[in-house]
Amino acid sequence: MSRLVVVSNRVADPRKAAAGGLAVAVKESLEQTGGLWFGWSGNIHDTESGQGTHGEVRLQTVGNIKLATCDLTQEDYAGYYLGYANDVLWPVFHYRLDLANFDIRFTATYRRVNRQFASRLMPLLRADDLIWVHDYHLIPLAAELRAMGCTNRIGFFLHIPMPPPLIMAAIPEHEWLMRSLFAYDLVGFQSPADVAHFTSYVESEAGASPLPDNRLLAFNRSVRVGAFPIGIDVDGFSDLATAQDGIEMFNRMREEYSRRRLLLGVDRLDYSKGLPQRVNAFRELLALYPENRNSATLIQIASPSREDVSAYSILRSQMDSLCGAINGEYGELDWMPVRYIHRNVARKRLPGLYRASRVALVTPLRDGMNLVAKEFIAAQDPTDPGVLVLSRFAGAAEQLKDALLVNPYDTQGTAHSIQRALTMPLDERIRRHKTLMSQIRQFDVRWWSSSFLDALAQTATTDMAS
Ligand code: ADQ
Repeated sequence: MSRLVVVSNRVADPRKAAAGGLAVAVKESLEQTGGLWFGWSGNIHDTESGQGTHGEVRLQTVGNIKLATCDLTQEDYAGYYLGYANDVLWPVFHYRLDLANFDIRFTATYRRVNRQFASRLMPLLRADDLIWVHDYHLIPLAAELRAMGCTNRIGFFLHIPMPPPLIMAAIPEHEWLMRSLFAYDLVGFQSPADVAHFTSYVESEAGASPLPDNRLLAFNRSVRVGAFPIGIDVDGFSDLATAQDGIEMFNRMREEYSRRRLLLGVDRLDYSKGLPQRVNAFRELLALYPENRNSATLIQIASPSREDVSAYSILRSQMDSLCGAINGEYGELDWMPVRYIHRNVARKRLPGLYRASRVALVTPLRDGMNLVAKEFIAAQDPTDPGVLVLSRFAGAAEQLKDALLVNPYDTQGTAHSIQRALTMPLDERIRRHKTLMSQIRQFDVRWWSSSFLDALAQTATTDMAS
């Protein structure tokens, strides 16, 4: 059997908790198959000493996973990670052209770091390895590996949304980026809508024509494309809810909020997650339905994320002042409407928190999938489940149709849906939860990784150009 080699921007130590969908999912899928995980260590060097040679790759073994990590220089970190990945690709792929910062120096560093990763990975590869590259940081990696003579099967999975062609075309080097995807054998997206956007881009911009077996022919190469909606480890997560830490957390929250109904948001502090819009919808709920005053509490947990990118520090102050304003306007001596916590919560405690909450607010403005929505469902007590309020702009909404779907830009509409969630009768909650559970069970993290890897293994490497 082929060895699996996973490549992602950041390698997360499997022994530590991670806040971030990619790290959580990759860790869970690699733990099942074993293999090599290659990427950035998370360390930054002030000098150029982090650049260049293969000797600087650090290897360690954790269980059945081998980790291979390398450092970035300060310059690489600024241009590749903060600059091109998170100040160009992340905003544009989330439809936020207004936040994109196009700078030709970022592009050059992004290309150079991808080449550097490729040259460090090459000596570690075996002839029959299956290589699985993750996410927008590494779009040109396969093209760099191919240029160095790599003939392995290489798949790519995009964790974030694929925007429609006109939005993609806002990136000055959009054609180069999309052409780079044709160096892979299989390109996977979160949803059929993302596949449709990619297909329509390559048809309109590169005259692509469809081939059998979900392949597209363009740039003198063909690539297979497909939708592989990412899932969670449903049983593992449900078990955590009833393990000791989960139960302790649940009891603590139920005791602390015995007279209140809890609404919960858990996110990275990111502008794509719609946090100010969510808090405003909660404020509207208190205005429109006064019976919730002194009764409903929103706990918003937002883990620190990309704090060196300016849009994120602006969001942080916006959230501080918004939550302060609501608490000032509606708070009582013994009740604060919003508890806003700018921190990570230990993973083993999350399920207890989810289970103690009557309503989860998962209301991103745009999201590739959103695993929090699925975790919330998995953690519920099936005999008394909470209600998921979910943005129609999350990839998860294509699967989770029995959630209450909302438009997060519509503050009043969202407030009405939150009220509906808070007052939903038990039989309806049970019925919706049952259908949602069967969805997340069918498309769990094992399904995601095995269906992607099976498709990759069956894909013949075809280099029409050579
Ligand atoms: P993210 O944007 O990071 O992922 P998401 O899918 O919600 O978003 O995953 C977040 C993960 O981190 C969840 O497992 C959650 O439990 C955890 N997490 C978030 N905040 C936390 C906190 N404060 N404390 C502890 N844990 C926290 C990207 C894409 C998504 C896509 C995933 C996976 O943006 O659309 O679903 O990758 O493909």
